[in-house]
Amino acid sequence: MTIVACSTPPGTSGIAVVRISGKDAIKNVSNFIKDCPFNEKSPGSKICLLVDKDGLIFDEAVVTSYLGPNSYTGENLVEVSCHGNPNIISKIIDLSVGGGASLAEPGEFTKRAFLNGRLDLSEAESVSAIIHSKSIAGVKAGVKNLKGGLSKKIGLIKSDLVSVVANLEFNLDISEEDLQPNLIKNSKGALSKSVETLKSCVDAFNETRMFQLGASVVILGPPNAGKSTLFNLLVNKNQSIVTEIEGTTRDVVEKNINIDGLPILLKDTAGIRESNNRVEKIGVERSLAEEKNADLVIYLNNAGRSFSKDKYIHVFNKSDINTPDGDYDVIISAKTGDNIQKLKETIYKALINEDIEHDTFLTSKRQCIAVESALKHVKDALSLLLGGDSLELIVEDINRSIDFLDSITSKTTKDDVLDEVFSSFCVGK
Ligand SMILES: Nc1nc2c(ncn2[C@@H]2O[C@H](COP(=O)(O)OP(=O)(O)OP(=O)(O)O)[C@@H](O)[C@H]2O)c(=O)[nH]1
Ligand SMILES: [Mg+2]
Repeated sequence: MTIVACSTPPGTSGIAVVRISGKDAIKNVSNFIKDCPFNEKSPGSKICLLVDKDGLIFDEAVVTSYLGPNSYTGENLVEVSCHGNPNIISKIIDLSVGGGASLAEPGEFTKRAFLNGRLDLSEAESVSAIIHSKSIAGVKAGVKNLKGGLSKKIGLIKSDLVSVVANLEFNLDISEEDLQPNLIKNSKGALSKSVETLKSCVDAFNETRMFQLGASVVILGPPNAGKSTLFNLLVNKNQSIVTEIEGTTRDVVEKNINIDGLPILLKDTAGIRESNNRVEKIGVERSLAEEKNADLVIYLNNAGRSFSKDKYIHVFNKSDINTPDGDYDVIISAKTGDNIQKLKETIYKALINEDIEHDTFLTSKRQCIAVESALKHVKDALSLLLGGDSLELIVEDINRSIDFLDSITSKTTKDDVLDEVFSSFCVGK
């Protein structure tokens, strides 16, 4: 079946790209390209006139045709780069559909690339990661995977595990005294190494997620602590209302910022206190809900509260007029801007653990769950090995973990997994 969609965002633009993919793609576009210069033998790029059914010219476009399997989708593919007028775009799509094409589902071009063996599943997922990343670091992670970075790393772990299984299986029917020398020691070494590598993939996932989707950072604290003043300073805009009246902020005020390339959704909240005012009470409830879901909480001026270390930064504000009443991580003045650079560094460090090796990135939750499951089975195998259990059981656990690793890149994957992966794409990709 031939499919068609606009691959560029909706609306008016200098240029828009409509893609048509499928066996009949070239025949399909000849319906609306005047004197179509393409055929199954001559792909390439040409300036063409686009005509409607009456032969009237409605645009001039650069048209590129690719012959399968040498195209993004692995099948015949035509890209029409027309002027970015929504009327022109829908005209092209209408004429293509009139010529027998169907409208593409979200992600259908990439799904075809996967089904035609042009990409493995982790590479296809990286396309979505590249499109949706909120930072250049997230994009780089995606590009690395698109070039097979993750598949390669997973492949190496897998081949280590496969060789352990092969050696163990070779010794299955042999009595304990006659086992290959060093079999147990070497297997332990290989399994421990796999545990470490898989663990580092999982540890890095949370941070990759932050570079791709952004971290949620919430400013919390008692009324009048200077939360909105700090918020305005960090977003570089007078966005949140500041007054000396306690209980000024009620709604959660949000803005995207960027600290050292890390995308952050910063949130200013209502000051936390007991209140009889109905509106303020709702504001406080919202603050507490934000606290729960945050990746990081900047807690202002409340030395009395104890916090779990990894999610909270304890900040003393108004250092220009007061001295700290307890132990704080950072001491600032939101009014004068004093020590704000240190606060930004502290925020970054709290979100990103620089000790973690960032050479491999998992770019989807699905990949992370698969790696976690593989890790669990390798750990189980290792403890069985250490406990002197039967080799059969150990082999079974290792095989399960290999299955999970296979599911990350697999070329033959169940339909429901495929649907989940590709439904997150946009139409036209
Ligand atoms: N001297 C001084 N005053 C500050 C500082 N930060 C904020 N203020 C003042 O403190 C008052 C309260 O500031 P806000 O930013 O509105 O405080 P808030 O925490 O958002 O208060 P609520 O929204 O009511 O919870 C204002 O008069 C600010 O000008 C600071 O670092 N130094
Ligand atoms: Mg406020």
